[in-house]
Amino acid sequence: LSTPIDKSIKLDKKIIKDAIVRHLHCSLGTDENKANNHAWWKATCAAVQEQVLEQLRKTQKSHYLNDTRAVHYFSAEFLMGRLMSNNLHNLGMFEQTQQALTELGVNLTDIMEEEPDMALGNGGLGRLAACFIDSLATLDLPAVGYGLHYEHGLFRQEIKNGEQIERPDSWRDYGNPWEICRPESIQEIPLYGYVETKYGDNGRIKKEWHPGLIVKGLPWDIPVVGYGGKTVNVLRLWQSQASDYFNWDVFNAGGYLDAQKENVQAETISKVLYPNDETEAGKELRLIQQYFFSACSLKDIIRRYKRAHGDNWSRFSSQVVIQLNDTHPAIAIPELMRILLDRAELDWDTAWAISSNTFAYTNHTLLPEALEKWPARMFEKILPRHLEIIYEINHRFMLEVEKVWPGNVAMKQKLSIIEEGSDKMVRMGNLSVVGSFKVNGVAEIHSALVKKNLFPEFDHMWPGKLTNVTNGITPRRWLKACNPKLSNLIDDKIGSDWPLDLNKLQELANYADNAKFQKQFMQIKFENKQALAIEIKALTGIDVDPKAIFDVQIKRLHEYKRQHLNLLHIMALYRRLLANPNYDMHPRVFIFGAKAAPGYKLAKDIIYAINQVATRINNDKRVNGKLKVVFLPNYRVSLAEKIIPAADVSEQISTAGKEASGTGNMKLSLNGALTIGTLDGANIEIAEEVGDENIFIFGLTVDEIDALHKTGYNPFDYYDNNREIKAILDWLETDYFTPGKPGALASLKHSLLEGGDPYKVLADFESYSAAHEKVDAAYKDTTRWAKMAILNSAKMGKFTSDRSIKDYVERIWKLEACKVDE
Ligand code: 26Q
Repeated sequence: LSTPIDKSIKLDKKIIKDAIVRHLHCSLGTDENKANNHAWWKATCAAVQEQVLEQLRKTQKSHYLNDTRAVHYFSAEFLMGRLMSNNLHNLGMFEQTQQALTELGVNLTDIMEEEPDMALGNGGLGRLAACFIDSLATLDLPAVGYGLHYEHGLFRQEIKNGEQIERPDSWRDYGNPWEICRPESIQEIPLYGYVETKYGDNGRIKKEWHPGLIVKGLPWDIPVVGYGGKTVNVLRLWQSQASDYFNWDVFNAGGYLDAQKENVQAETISKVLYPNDETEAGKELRLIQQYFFSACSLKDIIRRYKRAHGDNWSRFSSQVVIQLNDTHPAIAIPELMRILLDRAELDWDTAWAISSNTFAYTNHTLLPEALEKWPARMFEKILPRHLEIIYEINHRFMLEVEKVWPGNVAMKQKLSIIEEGSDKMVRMGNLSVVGSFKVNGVAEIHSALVKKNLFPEFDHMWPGKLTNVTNGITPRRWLKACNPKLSNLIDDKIGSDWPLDLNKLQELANYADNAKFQKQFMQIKFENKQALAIEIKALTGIDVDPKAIFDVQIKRLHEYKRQHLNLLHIMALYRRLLANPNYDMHPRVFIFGAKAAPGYKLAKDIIYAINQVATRINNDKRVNGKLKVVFLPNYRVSLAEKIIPAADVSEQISTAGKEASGTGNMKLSLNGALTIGTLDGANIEIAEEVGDENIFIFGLTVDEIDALHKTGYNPFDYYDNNREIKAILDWLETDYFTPGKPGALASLKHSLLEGGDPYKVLADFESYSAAHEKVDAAYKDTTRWAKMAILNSAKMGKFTSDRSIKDYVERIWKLEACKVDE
């Protein structure tokens, strides 16, 4: 792959200004005097969208004429955030637009705040998909993102009396200026019903699925602008609708009112994003969502393929590669088999060769409770033909297992796609491995553990199938757009082509010891902290001092991510300060952002505990401004963009072996925050890049956690032998943090003791506390800290999502770039 050079479109300021005003008048029916920020935002979006659509048309023409192989990224989640700033930067129009608006008396930063986040995802997996489609377009690779057009994205979080309240997210209430509805490409999707076995003329058995319900899939296209503004790919999201003419199976005729019920059911499919991540929900609607978007997307791909190749399937898998973002779209595997067998009437082996050379699967978790399983009975009801096909895939796979491990029943049970038991279950991970030509983990350690612990026998059966592609992040959004001051400083120092070639940041290392550069770098960090302090005040009413260390933990709330380890340590600092008002520490602000799955009781208890401890500490004069705790409500992409540039310390403290990769760790380090972290996920690779002297590593390793687990971990050993740990846990049971409500925080203590402390919080506490003392000492040495921070930014080149995508292209997709003509 060649690295594109600067190819930004230079658009005249005057043209932009005219376009904005034209849209204000002609699209929005208002004028310069009446328009509020929302109207200006919409008019500006419309002006930008004109440029975007022009490039989209050119890109599609070019891909069509070249009949290119393309990747199709199937993902139940795309956490896009806001698009205006990103599109302006990628089109190279940011400055001109800013100036055009200034001349119109409008502030671009203000109107960008009008844009609701597109929060069609939970966290890391969804944001990864968004970074990947940015990189695919930037690298001029033919690609389509496929997902669900949720009416409501991830819930909006409010904090009331310290507790999380979930409110609906309505991101499209006032219209989304970026999306284009494509009714000409509607698909029809069958559900329920039964399978009829027929005998064809040649005596061959034919299966015919008689669905009980058909729903429509209406595609919405979001243009994805590559950096440089040449390639514009699409993200195609499916909205479910009632099918107007076929709501009825022959056995299910009914009246008009009943039909309305079915309409509601059809339209429920794309209503809401499931807010659980890492734990399986097992709900029927979720399976229908998965099938709905996978089936719509496959039909869309096949329609496009047939336009070029007719009924000749022989080139399908050389033109089409489908990447499964976790097992959520794995139902696409039996769906493609169904189309090839029942519709195209290919024989099994031909169909299987096509299908299994089309799919590749990315695994994002090792947690057993997060591996998707569906009850076979649920499958039978919703997708009866698919269950038959899955049984046949499994039958043939079991014959392969028999060849490798003859007579080994236990092995067959272990590897089977079907989990036997009183309630048979379909294991989507096993189906994905069997039905794909490549499987990857998302960081070196994670991929090694996928091979060693999760799928060792698959690795043995198909050497080379399991591989690694370490995650990455787009530096366009996560440095250039979110941290303009630092970006400008970097431009001045090393030139402005680093967003396309992040390894260029290496050159900053030459200035790591330069006093003037250190000063500039830290001054920008300070100004970013001042801006965040204002935001914190506005959102929470809490005053924080930008001279304090801003210590940040921002991610979904999970026991394995151990926000409670952070909290216990904060309580320890508080206690030390109360015991000794002269306790020597640089002032610190601990900042949290985290949503808990609505049904995850302990996660919500931890949010409550953080807020209660925060209130007590923030209002205690005795800590003398040395300690503040801030929980920022409604953590989301647009809030991350404000926190990350202002962070001094990045908390990456998961139990070793539990965080597949992490990507926030990369964003924070890129913006000059120092990591305090365990040897887990991509932290290990970050440490390799920045060097051990520029990161604060603590805690047990994967092997040590394993060993501890095997010898029998007893959290009471730590409670009984460490006075500080005992005091803190006992403190949780008093009403010190919850006046008048003793025991309100007891569930936390309980989970760490009687609950067995499944994520080894207490085992890592001392080491974590010691690492924090090193953080404190390092910060006091301002020269040393500045150098370390600069080196973090300088060494993050590896973690651009462009590198991840190049790895996917080389190791899995085998794609070629396709330049778009002027
Ligand atoms: C599954 C079934 C039913 C309902 C919801 C889900 C569901 C939804 C989202 C399961 C998992 C997720 C998201 C998982 C996720 O974000 N994983 C993270 O992926 C990142 C990108 O690879 C990694 O960096 C993180 O380590 C990993 O936790």
